Amino acid sequence: MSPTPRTALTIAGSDSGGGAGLQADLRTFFACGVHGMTAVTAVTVQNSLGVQGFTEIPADVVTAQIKAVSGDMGVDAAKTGMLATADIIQAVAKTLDEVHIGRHASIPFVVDPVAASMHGDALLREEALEAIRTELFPRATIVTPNLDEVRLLTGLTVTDAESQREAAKLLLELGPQWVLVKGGHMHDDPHCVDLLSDGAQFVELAGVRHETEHTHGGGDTLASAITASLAKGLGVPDAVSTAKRFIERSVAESYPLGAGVGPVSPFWRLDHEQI
Ligand code: PXL
Repeated sequence: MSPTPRTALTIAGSDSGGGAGLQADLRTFFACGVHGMTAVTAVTVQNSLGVQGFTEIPADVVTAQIKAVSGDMGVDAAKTGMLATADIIQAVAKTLDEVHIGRHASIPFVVDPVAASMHGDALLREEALEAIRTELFPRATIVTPNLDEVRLLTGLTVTDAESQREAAKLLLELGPQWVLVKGGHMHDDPHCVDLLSDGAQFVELAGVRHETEHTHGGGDTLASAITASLAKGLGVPDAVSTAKRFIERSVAESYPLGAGVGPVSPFWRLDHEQI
């Protein structure tokens, strides 16, 4: 028998291609040594070429999954990815309050405000964006938008360090404790500078940009690595810098799969010789 590891819950959609969504979260949780649990919100039909469609799970089934695992197994940290509809978002917010997950309770909560796949396919019904702002952001320990999501949420187009800081301030007004504005899509910059802020501190986290087209699941992997570190008890700045190192290596070790975009890979963390 082994000691029980820390636990992390992802509330997210399934990617049939296995590289993003809850599959990316589980790969990451596993590689980071925490026990991963899932509340499935939607089932996407997709491969390396894009998302062909999705069906959402009824909101009461999403609620029941969260309650089932939190009541019995316990959740040390949780995250959201694809949430699909306003109904699901409202149900998730209400349930998280009931099970004491979120910035005002004792359990860290990471919100990755997923709106679209990297191919531009919608993963969130249009009317649901407002629910992310009003229902999820005020409950979040940290939110992790990319620059497209920043534009959708604030109307601001980030082009440089100054507008990135402005975006962080606007996002913090929506109520999260911390915001990580990911700069990965500012392609003219050879470095990939993310801005982490709680309103008092503004920390620029520079990383190396790896030249690969195979970055499917990158955002999910970063957010779930942050979640895993928070589940292990790290504070937010340490959790984010640990997760940045984790995603950089996972992007460097991404692999081609299918005719389109291959996934980032957290497998470098595992000792393949052991099995
Ligand atoms: O990477 C964002 C994302 C989240 N969740 C699901 C996805 C994707 C991207 O394709 O398919 C289910």
